[in-house]
Amino acid sequence: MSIAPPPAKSVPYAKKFALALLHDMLRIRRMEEKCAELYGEGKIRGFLHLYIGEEAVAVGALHALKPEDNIVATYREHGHALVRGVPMEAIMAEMYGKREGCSRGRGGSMHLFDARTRLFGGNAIVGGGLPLAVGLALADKMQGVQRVTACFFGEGAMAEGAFHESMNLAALWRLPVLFCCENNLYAMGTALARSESQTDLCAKAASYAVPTLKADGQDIVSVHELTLQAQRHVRDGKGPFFVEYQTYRYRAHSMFDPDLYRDKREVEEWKTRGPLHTFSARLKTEGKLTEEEFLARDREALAEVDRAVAFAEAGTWEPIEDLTRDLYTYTEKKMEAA
Ligand SMILES: Cc1ncc(C[n+]2csc(CCOP(=O)(O)OP(=O)(O)O)c2C)c(N)n1
Ligand SMILES: [Mg+2]
Repeated sequence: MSIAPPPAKSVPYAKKFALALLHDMLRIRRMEEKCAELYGEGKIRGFLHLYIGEEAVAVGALHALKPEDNIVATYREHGHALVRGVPMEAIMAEMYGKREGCSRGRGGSMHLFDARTRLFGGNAIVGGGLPLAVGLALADKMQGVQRVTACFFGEGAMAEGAFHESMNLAALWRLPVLFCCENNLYAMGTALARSESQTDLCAKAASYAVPTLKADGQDIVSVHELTLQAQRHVRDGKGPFFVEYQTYRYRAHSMFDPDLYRDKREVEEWKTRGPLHTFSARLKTEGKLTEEEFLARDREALAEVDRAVAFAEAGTWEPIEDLTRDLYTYTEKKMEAA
């Protein structure tokens, strides 16, 4: 994929909204940089997939949706949870595995969940969120609830049967699902063209008679505007919509990935289009942001991270006697009988 030049159009937002978008991208970036550090210290364990480089997608898309909408995401969902309104403290405590975490410390990084903000996970299974999103949308349609279900997934999920089944049923039943494909070009170490005969992702969605749009995922304005357009179609009862966000992750797939499958020059080239610095540069050029305002937002984000870490550190471990609570396959009786 060739890298598109920066957009010529000016930022179509009032200063306050533009700064809110920038601030949310900074919050994700600073939170995840800290997570990487904490992983190195052994405070966060298990899997950890960072979203660094892709922030414009979650921030731009979620700001185009309504609080009553449903959100379904993948294991790369820290940013989605944060922008959705899950407190950073509850996210960080979940990363630590503490009881004060948003999934009571039982989910960890890949399973952030928060019913209050209608964030229906975090899912470790590639493509696993797609049928869940279709089910949520079906429930809404059957109950006459006006709501969009936005489902985020990587381009790797489009090779799964679950993607095809979900697209088919959502289109057939005209369900209110917004399919949000975060195409960062790689599924772990496999480039799209090495695993897919059809690399035009919108063409795949269109084969299910679902309308599509392709957004520049490094440009928050493109993400926000196209998502607004797409969600309007879904909200108006016209059935599902598919948006491909072309983006790039700057870090390895997970903390275990030595990142040997891509050329370092490719990574550096994509970094020149980083969503944070390109957006802030545009705002500065247009007189909507000063360096001091940028630094103030950054300081706020860093302070929020400090508070979140302190909260997680002070959190509690689940007592041993609670370990079998909520497990539905285990009972003393069955074990004895076996
Ligand atoms: C059903 C299933 N198969 C394989 C895996 C192992 N796996 C974890 S992440 C991943 C790559 C997915 O890539 P993509 O959907 O593009 O998302 P990204 O990580 O790029 O955000 C794979 C194959 C899994 N978790 N679930
Ligand atoms: Mg991918």
